[in-house]
Amino acid sequence: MDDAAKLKEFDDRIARGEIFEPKDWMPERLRKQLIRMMSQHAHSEVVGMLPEGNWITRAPSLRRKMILLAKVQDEGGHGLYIYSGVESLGVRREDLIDELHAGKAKYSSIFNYPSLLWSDMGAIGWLVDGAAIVNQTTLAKCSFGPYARAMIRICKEENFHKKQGYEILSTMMAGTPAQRAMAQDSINRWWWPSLMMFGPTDKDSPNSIDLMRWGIKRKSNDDLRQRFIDMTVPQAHAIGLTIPDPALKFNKETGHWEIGPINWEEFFNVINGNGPCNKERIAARKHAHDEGKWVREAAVAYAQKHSSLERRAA
Ligand code: FAQ
Repeated sequence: MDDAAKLKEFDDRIARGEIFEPKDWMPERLRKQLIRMMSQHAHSEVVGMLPEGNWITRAPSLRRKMILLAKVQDEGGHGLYIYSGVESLGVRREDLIDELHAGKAKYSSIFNYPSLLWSDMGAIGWLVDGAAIVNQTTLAKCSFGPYARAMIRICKEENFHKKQGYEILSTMMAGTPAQRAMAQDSINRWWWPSLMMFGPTDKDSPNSIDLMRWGIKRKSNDDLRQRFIDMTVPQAHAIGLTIPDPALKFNKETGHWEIGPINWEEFFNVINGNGPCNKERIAARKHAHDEGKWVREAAVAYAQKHSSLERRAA
């Protein structure tokens, strides 16, 4: 079968709503897109441990510290599932990580903002995990098996993360004026960056064409952003938080919340390496990678010794 016939067969499979697996034939362009998108996603999970990791030693109670530790560890686990999924496409994890450390690979813009207050842990859980869930529940229905399966498990954990974030904020909003002011300050800083997580507007999203054609993205960047806004605004109001957008208004005819303009110049600045914490984040990841070298070497030595003992016993 020539490539045109294979492509036709593949397109037909996607049109029938079938899932494809790593060893199945797929268009080379799609393989490259999947490697790009999934590796960016895996990097985001791992870099995303840093803003919250920053608060583990300063959590206000043992209960909060235990929850935050578990959450940050979950995010590391998500990165590992997704890296495994990317490896199934024929690339090496080490090479992907080298690209991240060399500043050549992207990761989510949101993690280049600083976490300045305890209430930022609430804002990250509620808004950042909340945005991730809206995006990832549709990816859980995508056509690439390893990615869809990883997303199902990840979304279950992200739901818990979101609830703990909202609980931090609702506790603070029921507290002293200083605590309420802190919670509001966090929302003022994290609201717009979380809307940017969904990516540029549909007309400026070059990758969406391939990804939607082949069933990876099931909804567009703008559609998912709108779904997130509609879900989140009433939750903010329910606990007395103000969305930092003077243009925000509910359109009774469409049933949607309308927002003011997003600062796309800021977004592109951040994804091109010039956000408030880009350099710090990459330096922290490189440091962790270097410090962890002996652990990786010990794990490999252990695995090799174990498998040679098993071979001798067999
Ligand atoms: N940040 O053509 P599009 C989480 C880039 S996980 C940085 O629209 P696409 C969990 C894009 O890569 C958060 N770059 O791209 C957690 C492309 O550049 P390229 C991560 C961005 O792929 C919580 C260019 O702009 N989630 O938060 C961003 O069709 C708490 C043009 O854009 C995922 O990765 C951005 N926000 O759509 C962890 C989900 N947006 O590569 C710890 C999977 C766009 O051509 C703590 N990914 N760019 O040079 C996706 O759904 C998609 O990749 C989008 C972007 C929607 C992010």
